[in-house]
Amino acid sequence: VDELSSRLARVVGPDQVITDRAVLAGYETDWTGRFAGRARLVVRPADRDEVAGVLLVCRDARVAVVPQGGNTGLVGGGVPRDGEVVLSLRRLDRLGPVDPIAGQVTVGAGATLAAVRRHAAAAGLDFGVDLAARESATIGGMVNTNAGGIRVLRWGSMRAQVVGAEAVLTDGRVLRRLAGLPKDSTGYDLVGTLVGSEGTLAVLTAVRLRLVPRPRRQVTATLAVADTVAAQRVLASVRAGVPGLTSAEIFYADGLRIVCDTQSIAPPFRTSYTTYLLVDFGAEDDPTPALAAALASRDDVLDSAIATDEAARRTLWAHRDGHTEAVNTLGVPLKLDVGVPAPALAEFEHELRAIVEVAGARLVLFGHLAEGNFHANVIGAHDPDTLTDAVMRAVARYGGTISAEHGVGVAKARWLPLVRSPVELELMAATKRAWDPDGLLNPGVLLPR
Ligand code: LAC
Ligand code: ZN
Repeated sequence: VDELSSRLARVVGPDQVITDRAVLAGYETDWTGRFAGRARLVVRPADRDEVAGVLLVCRDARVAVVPQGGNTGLVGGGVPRDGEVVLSLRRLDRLGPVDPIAGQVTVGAGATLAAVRRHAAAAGLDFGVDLAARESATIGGMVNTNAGGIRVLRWGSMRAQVVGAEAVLTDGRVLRRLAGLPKDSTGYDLVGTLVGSEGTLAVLTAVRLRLVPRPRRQVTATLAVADTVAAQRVLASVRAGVPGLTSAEIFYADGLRIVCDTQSIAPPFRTSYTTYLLVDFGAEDDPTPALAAALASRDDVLDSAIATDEAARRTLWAHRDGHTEAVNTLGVPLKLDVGVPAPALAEFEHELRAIVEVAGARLVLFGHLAEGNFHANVIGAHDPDTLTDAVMRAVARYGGTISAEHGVGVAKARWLPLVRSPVELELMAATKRAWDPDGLLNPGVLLPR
């Protein structure tokens, strides 16, 4: 047992310092298998004070720290690269009481999204963000990436849910703003600075979240359309004509086929179509009649499957939710999470398909239509860097973002200057120095080295 392990063991207890290589493996490799590195060790504190103790020991030993939540990240921001200490926040999973008057709750950074949603539901409320990795993704990780998911068009991304936070600085000082005051006009938004900071500024230990009403009636529809432009037209019409639009997701024939094959489930229609738009609504009154009326007059909706009961809705959602896992069965994918302004989406899609085709690789595309957010999954890219470079440059040309919701991580740090100006990069570097002067937290992530 080395000096660092025994000092950390004094903070968290010997059982919570992991050095066994077989156990470390689960913390060292990301979910897709693309990003992996060696950890010096994994430390699992139980609470904020133990987090502070861990950081003080690591600072004293000059060992870099990689904070990790549910390890569902897709850009290499939560796995070690070069012998860092992995600080797992998973044990900080306390769920505070729901405040029904404010419609808020304080949860530990290690609480999973699914646990928070169940907790809110028990109080008659819901949490605004949802995504496929809900059972493992933690709130702390989701705040750190400003995660989006499948309901951004209704409730916004994580940034819009965070009303307070508690975080520990590398010198052990604690930033604590958990009152969740709906109105507060007292200067710089320090909690907001932590949103999307990818573990580079401080270690988040608790978050106060806004909760949203639970809709009484929900309806999900999968609509077959000719292409992305048609999907956008249909989206515009249901947005205007049907109350409670919550999700608008797009996927295509080849992605659906892989999902259905790998999970042995039936597709939504007997006929195969090129493009599928999944829309989901939640409202006080049943949105189905308005939806039926909006669709009846449209000849660009080639087929439709509508579900109102929970089991049938879940079946339709499985076609969309299953994409990430299904893609992984084809090999280690190159995952490019990008966004472009809605009017440019179809043109960008053509360019993207051409880039991947020229590279002799396979593209499985799906995403969040209302936000112009595509998940480009590329399998069999011989030169991933060149391909990524071409896609990032195309995104920037269309005025888009190189990361819509997965974060920058190590995957895209070198392309950050495409979408952030020199002034912004200087201010970001100054922010990093102010919060983490020793550069201890997540080196190599987010900011170009
Ligand atoms: C999704 C994740 C991968 O949209 O962002 O399924
Ligand atoms: Zn997504």
